[in-house]
Amino acid sequence: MNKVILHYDMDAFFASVEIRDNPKLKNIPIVVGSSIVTTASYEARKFGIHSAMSVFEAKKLCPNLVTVPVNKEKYKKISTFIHSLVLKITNKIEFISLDEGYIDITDHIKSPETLNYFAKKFRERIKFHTGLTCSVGIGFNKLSAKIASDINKPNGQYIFYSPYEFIEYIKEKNIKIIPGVGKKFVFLLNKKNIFKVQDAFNYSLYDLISYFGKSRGELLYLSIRGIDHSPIDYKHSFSSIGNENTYKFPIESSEVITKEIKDIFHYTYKRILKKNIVIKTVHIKIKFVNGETLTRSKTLFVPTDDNIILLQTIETLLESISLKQPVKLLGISFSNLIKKSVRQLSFF
Ligand code: TTP
Ligand code: MG
Repeated sequence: MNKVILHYDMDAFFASVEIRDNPKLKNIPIVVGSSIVTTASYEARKFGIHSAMSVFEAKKLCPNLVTVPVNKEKYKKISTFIHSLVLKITNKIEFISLDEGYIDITDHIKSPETLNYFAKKFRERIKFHTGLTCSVGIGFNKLSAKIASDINKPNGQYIFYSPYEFIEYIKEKNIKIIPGVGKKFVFLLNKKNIFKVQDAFNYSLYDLISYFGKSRGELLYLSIRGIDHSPIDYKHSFSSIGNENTYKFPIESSEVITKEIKDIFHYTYKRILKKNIVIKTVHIKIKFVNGETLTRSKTLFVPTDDNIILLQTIETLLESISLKQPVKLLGISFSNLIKKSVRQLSFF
């Protein structure tokens, strides 16, 4: 069976989080950011306000605009939570930003008729657990899934069942619909009379490469034909698992620090068990009140998921750090993660 790739993208992510947490912001134009707009709510977008614009410019377009400061830590936590929800489906995932990811759902799909239902369930599940909406696209590769997720944004979904459908859809669209075709590239394309996707079909691969260089030329030639063989880089998504705690009241006592580290370990360990993996490298991180951050790590000779060995390794790492200042943040993480089944195979 051909590949089935799902792309999800949270709707107006930072703004939606702020609106969720403060209902007074509902249905009014807001932006997140103090000097530069990171996200505009959909109400603010109606005024022409968009990301990367200065707040000053935005207020000229909409004098009643409400601004909310950026709270990156909060968005990161929600993003990690969304990742954990998605990881319950499969680990064949590539998270490409806080609010976006590609998922290889090939093994979950029995027939194309179930794709709509899958996408709907996916969105409902994210909404149920986070209170936030996302948009979903499904296609036969990353390129088609990415373009699909934008079609019925916000809170919508779209499916490309075949390259033919994909090409039919994009050919009438502005060339900037192709991911990777940014402002500068559009400018060069326009000079060659390429405005819509279909205009680019007039040129051979050789022409495109000679006009725009090898990587741009190839990207364009392949993308407009729906060709994208780039794999889902899911090993990367799975390369480490960890947790951190920040303390409002810095901790001075070494006993309390040890206890906290143990708590963080037990929490993270539960996540490890669910994933059926063994660990090769253990890391700890400590941030002191003066901002100084120290990290220590140890690579084990034999990968393990044994909680005693892992906890002892963490405690040894902790002992190697002199606690000369109160501690503001503690964290542990595990990397070099190996799926148990893969490891067993390699033993034969
Ligand atoms: P996007 O997914 O590009 O945008 P969005 O989620 O706000 O809106 P959409 O509904 O169109 O998907 O970006 C995700 C988050 O990344 C966004 O909420 C804020 C942040 N971001 C920045 O901090 N700077 C930027 O320049 C952009 C584009 C986004
Ligand atoms: Mg988004």
